[in-house]
Amino acid sequence: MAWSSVSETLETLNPIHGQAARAESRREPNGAAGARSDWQIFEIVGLLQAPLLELLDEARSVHRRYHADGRVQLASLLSIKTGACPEDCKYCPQSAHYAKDTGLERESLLHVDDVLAKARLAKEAGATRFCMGAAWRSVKDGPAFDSVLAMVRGVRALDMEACVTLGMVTKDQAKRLAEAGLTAYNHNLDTSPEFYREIITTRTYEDRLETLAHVRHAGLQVCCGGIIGMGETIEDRARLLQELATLDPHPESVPINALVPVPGTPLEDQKPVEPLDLVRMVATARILMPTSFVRLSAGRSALSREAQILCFLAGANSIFYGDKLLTTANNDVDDDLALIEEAGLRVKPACAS
Ligand code: SAM
Ligand code: DTB
Ligand code: SF4
Repeated sequence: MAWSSVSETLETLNPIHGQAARAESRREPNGAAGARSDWQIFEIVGLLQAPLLELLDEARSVHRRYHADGRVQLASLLSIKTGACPEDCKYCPQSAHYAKDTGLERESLLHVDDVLAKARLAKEAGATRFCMGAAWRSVKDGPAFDSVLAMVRGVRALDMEACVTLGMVTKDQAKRLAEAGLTAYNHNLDTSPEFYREIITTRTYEDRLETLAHVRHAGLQVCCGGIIGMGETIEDRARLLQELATLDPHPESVPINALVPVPGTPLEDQKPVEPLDLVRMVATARILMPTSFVRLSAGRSALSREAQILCFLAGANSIFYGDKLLTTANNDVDDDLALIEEAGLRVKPACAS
């Protein structure tokens, strides 16, 4: 059989082969060959539900083409202001709405020097990106924001990438963050527009898209992803990925979180995410957004080593690295380094940008 007919046969037998191949042969407005911004929902559902090994084959081939160096980015995370958030995100232990049930102690904004000391430790441990999270609904101009700008400048002076997640930002605030040298702003869409209102009522999907537009307008990289395991359907997962993959350009980084069902939050009784569902989500994100970093995020500590390896195989090329996420536990750093080495992956060095 000639090679072209093998390909045709695969396309007939396996629609995902055709989708990924078509994606690769196009050049879309964001300039990255293969990065389509017109994904249709039936295509994405088709990928999420494809036979697992075929999905993995496609994701792996896209990943090898766009990330041939096999590097994994280690990003460390620090909660710089914890708890007492006025939003009602049902998954979040930091919402003031659930504080009496979660028992989470609120903490005011950390001092710049303390944050930079943590960043230095993260760098010594091998992280090249330092992400700072504040449990705010939105940024307020004033001393607290000025401190965050100083944190950003300090992290950049350590030659690390700096990312912050502070809730909603205005155009001007995004510009000031960019001037301070910020690399990326994290603001997740979390789920589909349709399921969103089951999870958050205090701000809208449109609010989130507006913040993402402000971030992009300021010339910052966009870090945007979501969570699975909150009771959503496959179609919701596909709609989330469609929203992400139709941003033009695509987010430079896409965190894929599995719900950490924190006691005291309304989602505490959700059943654990099936690890292979996470693998499917990662693989589909990789095919849809070939040039992005796909970050295996919250929920990783519930995965076996084998499941994590499958996520790397599916195209994950970044992890949160450090014993803690924001308020919940993360994997042990020595275990992570050992896993990366055993898998034959390498750690991404700091980026000069
Ligand atoms: N307040 C800011 C905001 O919402 O944009 C930044 C911090 S917020 C904690 C960052 C992200 O963490 C959320 O958008 C959500 O995707 C993720 N997250 C929070 N709690 C989680 C949980 N229990 N399980 C999984 N992901 C979670
Ligand atoms: C993201 O998507 N996940 C990270 C980061 N961006 C800020 C946060 C995960 C938080 C998990 C729950 C906690 O530790 O509080
Ligand atoms: Fe948690 Fe952020 Fe929602 Fe606040 S806005 S409750 S910190 S996810």
